[in-house]
Amino acid sequence: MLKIALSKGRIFKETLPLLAQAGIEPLENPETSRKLILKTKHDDVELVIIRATDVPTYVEYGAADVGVAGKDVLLEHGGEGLYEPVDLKIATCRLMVAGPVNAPPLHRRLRIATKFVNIARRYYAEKGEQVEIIKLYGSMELAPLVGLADRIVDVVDTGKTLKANGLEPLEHIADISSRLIINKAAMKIKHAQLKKLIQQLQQAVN
Ligand code: PRT
Ligand code: MG
Repeated sequence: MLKIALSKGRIFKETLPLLAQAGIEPLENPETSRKLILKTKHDDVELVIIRATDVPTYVEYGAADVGVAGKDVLLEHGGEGLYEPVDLKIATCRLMVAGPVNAPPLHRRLRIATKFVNIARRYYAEKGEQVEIIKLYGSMELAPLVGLADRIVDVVDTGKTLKANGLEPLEHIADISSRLIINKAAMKIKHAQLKKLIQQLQQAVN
């Protein structure tokens, strides 16, 4: 049995057509089904539906053989025990530092609110800038509005959410897309099956 870990929402929606080209079609829709394990038309392939940030953990521990995760999530997780053989070029966005529009430069240690604490710590360390990092689990855009933080580190697509909250992108950290990830042990044990899947998905991307 091959288990593929996916999150609901944009990653599921955008991965579905790629999986279909590899002959993998779920028998149920995770947006309407409450099931967390979905059978597919392929007898020996199942989809496991989990939170986007949990996908690397499931694959690292081999609870899923394969997964699809945003590069933001992978950079934050660290990616140990994982291969990352295919850039699926879906769910694209940018990791940015953002802050209030026309904010004057601050001559003190900045407070950065983010769910990407490892990425933020690395980014500011490389710049040689001392900052205080505040871990949040969502709605980072709120933090500067209520004085919790001076800046946020978040992913930005259209930028509409920033704009609607009086924020603007300030610094570009990385371009992001979703990647196919594979458990290293599974890659050895299920080599033929996974090699075929990698080839089919790479072809679907091209
Ligand atoms: O929702 P949950 O807390 O479970 O997890 P998640 O938010 O990480 O999952 P999900 O499904 O929202 O995102 C999965 C992946 O999609 C992320 O890890 C990114 O790699 C990628 N992605 C692409 C995005 C966006 N585009 C994006 N726009 N993830 C989040 N957003 C957010 C953005 O931060 C903003 O709050 O969507 C909002 C709208 O963005 P704008 O710029 O278009 O207004
Ligand atoms: Mg979300």
